[in-house]
Amino acid sequence: MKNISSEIQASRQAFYDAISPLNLTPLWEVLHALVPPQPNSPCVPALWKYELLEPYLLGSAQLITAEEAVRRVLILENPALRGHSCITQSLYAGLQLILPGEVAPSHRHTQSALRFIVSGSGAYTAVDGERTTMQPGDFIITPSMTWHDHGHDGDEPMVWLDGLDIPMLRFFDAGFAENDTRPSQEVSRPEGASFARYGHNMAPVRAASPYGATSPIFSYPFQHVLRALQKMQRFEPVDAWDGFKLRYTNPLTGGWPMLTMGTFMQLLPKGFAGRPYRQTDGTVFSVVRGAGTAYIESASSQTEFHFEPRDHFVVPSWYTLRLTSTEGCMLFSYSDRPVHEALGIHKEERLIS
Ligand code: GTQ
Repeated sequence: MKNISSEIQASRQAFYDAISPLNLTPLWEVLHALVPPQPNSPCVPALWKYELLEPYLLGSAQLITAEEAVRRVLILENPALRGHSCITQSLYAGLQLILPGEVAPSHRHTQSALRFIVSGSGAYTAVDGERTTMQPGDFIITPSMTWHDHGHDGDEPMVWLDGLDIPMLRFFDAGFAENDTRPSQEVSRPEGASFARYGHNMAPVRAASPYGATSPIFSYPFQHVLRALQKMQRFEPVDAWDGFKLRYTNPLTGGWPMLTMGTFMQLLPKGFAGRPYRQTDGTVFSVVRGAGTAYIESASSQTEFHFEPRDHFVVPSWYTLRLTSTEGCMLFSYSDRPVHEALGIHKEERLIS
């Protein structure tokens, strides 16, 4: 506000005090913050080094079983939003641990979940009667309101990244959840049945869409994405901002696999020094292979993260990101971009330097 006399200030304050009991407040005191000239996220960039958190994640198994915890997860909380169980204003991220022989009991909820497998193999997740065995680098979907449980018939601890739209559902006050009566749901279809139908650029002739607008395949195996990106690397020029980057799709629509969260995998070739870009969708990254550096900037801050396999980092909305990699690397990421696109508010700027 402009310079105003203390007399005017006092009379305005008296007015604000008078209207406050009526649950009224003046817009002109907050307009600038409510309608900012550009995004001004309360989140900050953050990095979770896997080697620092792994002992605690594995150690949590000494404290509580997967069954008692229901989901034994350490939440990745944005340092500027502690206590809110979120990594950005709209997204949740956590690392879930399951040991051989354990079961994370069946439940369902309106929140959609993605799993990105970080470490170990042999555990399965079951969705609507079909189990999927999980391998490192696989991207797996739990559609809204589908029954799901996790179990482990293998022989090593298994860790995956849980990405959920929990904060979005909380914002809309639209969350419902219920527990199953049995810890593990009955298996009603063989493993791979959904992928056979929908996972090969083919679809049933009278294509039913079992989960509405959400993808009918709940497993996107890493080996397929790896092959695609390695071929692109041979056949195509590298993108100066992204390296080689693909988004995951719903095979029935070509759109996003999930309504609330978009997912991506990218390969940065050896010696890649990317150009900077910024986007309105704050993004969570999971490092699959290799190492590199993320330079993240806003008008008032500069951050540099050196990342290695299994590390996670978050880039808030409208922060500038530049990625480099000497040895080459692969990065999985997810954001709330499908929602931005649906609302017509997604914005991206690819900068030259
Ligand atoms: O696996 O259903 O990390 O409901 C948080 C909430 C995982 C799950 C989380 C959940 C789940």
